[in-house]
Amino acid sequence: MDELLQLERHDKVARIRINRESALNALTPEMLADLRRMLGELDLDGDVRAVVLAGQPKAFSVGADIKGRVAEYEAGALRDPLGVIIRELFAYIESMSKPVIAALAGYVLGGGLELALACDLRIADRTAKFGFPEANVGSLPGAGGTQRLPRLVGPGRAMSLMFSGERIGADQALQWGLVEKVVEQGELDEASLAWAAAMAKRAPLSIAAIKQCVYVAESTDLASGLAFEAQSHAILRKSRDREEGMRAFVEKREPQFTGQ
Ligand code: DAK
Repeated sequence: MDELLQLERHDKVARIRINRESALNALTPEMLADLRRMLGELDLDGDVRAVVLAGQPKAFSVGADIKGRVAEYEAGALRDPLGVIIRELFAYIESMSKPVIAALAGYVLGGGLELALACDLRIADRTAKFGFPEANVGSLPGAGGTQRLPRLVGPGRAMSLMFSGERIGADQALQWGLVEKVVEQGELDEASLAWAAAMAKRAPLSIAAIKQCVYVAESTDLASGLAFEAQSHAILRKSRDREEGMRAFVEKREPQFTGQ
């Protein structure tokens, strides 16, 4: 079990755990490429309805592997493998048909925070510490941080975090809307799986369509968004799962959704 990414199945929920504790889960291009491949397989797997992305108790992730970045400088590398794969991976998470939940403990810094922001939902325990230290090292949050954080918490709070490099704790993150749930230390694994399992019970096509509609809402005007929603609704009306859901309600039983 010493792979850098560990995959577990819990009924219809898949959990991927980043496992590079010695470097506080610093991210390398190879690790991100593996994560992209793994998510691609899970998205195609009909037995998986939700994904949890977790880290270690001390760190979800401290961001890009700075030692690797320095080695690239020293090699005079013009290519930026991390930049290419990180953008591709984050766009892919958004395009997936299943909810992806980040389960956050310990340090959630830099590219690690951007990875959490690229997930659909975030749950943290009370040990979580969030920050963007990029301005300390002459950089900026370049994997969506300057765009996704202000959309969640507003431009003032986002800039205060990015300008200062300061860290905030889980309660403040919850108050800001940076995370959706906070649990006590030691409860994160169970709580994140339970949250994902609740989503895994719902109609998969509904979840996929809701996810798409919400992301469209972020990038379009209201009239276009409403038109997209109406179209998605019309498509869902024809699904077998919609009929099953309504019949199950009337027959007072649990629906058996198949994703069709
Ligand atoms: N990279 C590599 N190794 C790291 C690391 C990192 N980011 N952070 C920590 N480590 C390693 C340490 O070197 C140490 O390893 P050894 O020296 O023992 O071999 C081990 O993890 C434990 O770290 P510490 O001894 O420092 O532990 P402490 O508890 O004392 O401190 C800390 C924890 C998180 C406060 C501290 O380690 C720290 O400040 N780390 C740096 C955090 C940071 O600056 N993160 C932001 C990285 S920049 C891009 C898009 C995105 C990005 C880049 C490009 N493009 C689109 C082009 C992303 C950039 C970033 O994320």
